[in-house]
Amino acid sequence: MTTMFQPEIETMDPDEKARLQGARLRSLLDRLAASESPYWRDKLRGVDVEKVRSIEDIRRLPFTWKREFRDTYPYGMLAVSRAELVRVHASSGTSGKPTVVGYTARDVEIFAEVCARAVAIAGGRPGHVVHVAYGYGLFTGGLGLHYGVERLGATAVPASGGNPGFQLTLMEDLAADGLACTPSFALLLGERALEAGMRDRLSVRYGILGAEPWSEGMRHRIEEVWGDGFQAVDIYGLSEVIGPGVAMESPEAKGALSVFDDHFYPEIVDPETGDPVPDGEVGELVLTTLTKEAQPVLRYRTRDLTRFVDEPGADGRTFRRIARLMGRVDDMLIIRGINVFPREVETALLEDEAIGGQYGIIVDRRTTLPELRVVAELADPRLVPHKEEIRARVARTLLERVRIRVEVDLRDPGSLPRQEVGKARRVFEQTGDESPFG
Ligand code: DLL
Repeated sequence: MTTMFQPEIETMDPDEKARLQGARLRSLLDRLAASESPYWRDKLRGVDVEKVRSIEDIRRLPFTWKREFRDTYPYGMLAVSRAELVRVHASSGTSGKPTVVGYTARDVEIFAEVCARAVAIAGGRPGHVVHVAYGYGLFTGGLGLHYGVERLGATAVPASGGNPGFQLTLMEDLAADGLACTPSFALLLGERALEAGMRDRLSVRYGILGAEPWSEGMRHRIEEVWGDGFQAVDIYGLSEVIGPGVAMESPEAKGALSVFDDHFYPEIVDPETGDPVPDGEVGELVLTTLTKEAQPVLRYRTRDLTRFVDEPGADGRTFRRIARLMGRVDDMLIIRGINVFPREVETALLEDEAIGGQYGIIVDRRTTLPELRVVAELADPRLVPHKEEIRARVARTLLERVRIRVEVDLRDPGSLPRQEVGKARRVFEQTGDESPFG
């Protein structure tokens, strides 16, 4: 059993938690109502703060959308004066200006606290060495986990992204116990460790993996490549809310993540109408920051899809749980009238043991109706003579699961390019004759 960083909060009685959430929501609203910022005046127009008495009353509040970050760039959403910021982070948008988020000293403390909780849930404890290979810089991943590891009382190795060979040497020499990085980078490091014959000299036992969607099949590949007893667990978060440390999966309760709902209150709504979905149904995750000072968000529409999992986890924590993220509303591809999520393709693809973890999805737009092509690697060189048979089998599975015909292009193990920095890009558009994978 992994140890709890804050047992009194992690096992809090749900009624007591609801009272805490209600009180925190009310004090947040009182703070925001007193703010002189035009953004907050506008946001709370028509909201009778006096009527918000319990956490249930959160439904009286308006939603917040990503575009508001752009419209108020860079400081318009602050609920404190600019001088109270001790840090900013930013995430790059698909176009134009990045999304900037500010933190007060107290926000940075809470950020470290929730990340410390997450590291402890994964298996970290004081004295451990945790190798942090998320990017350091404007991205929240590196610094977020870094301060979480320190706060726990463990040793952070601020490796950042890139340079896998050197990272493995460091992990061996410094005897890392834990690894924090994207699932795609964890797979790459594990593959390189195996190739270099050094895997058995590494002492890494858990991976704190997130920042991109990943399937159970990917987890299986990662745990396999790292060897017996390695636990790959899922960490979720987003810059607009804080960064990593919004929700965390425990090795004892895999499949769902505990939302740290003493700080981040979750709702799940229909992405079209904004109405709550019936419990247990998939919808868009909406988050409210109950304690954030600098740049709180009320009912932030994350665009991330998940569902509530209300059976308690075997790890004894009492946080509200969500299923592993299914992808983003905006990632949905429409192929010949059928809605397809890239993670569904990954799930179906990696169900086949013959397929390795490196792959790409190509939306071929050379014809009027787009076609889907999947480029993937065989898991093992010994499978090369059976390529055609495997290809046909995988195409059949994709047709059954994803309900559309997908062209499957299988390559030899290790032949596809690997990304060493940032979030793995999985979906590529093809408009000319040049294929993104040659
Ligand atoms: O990715 C924060 C983070 C860093 C999370 C390190 C976990 C580990 P952003 O760059 O703002 O922040 O991207 C947030 O990434 O809305 C999701 O769409 C996606 N995402 C993050 N974690 C997961 C996950 C960080 N575990 C966006 N599973 C989110 C699926 C994830 N998607």
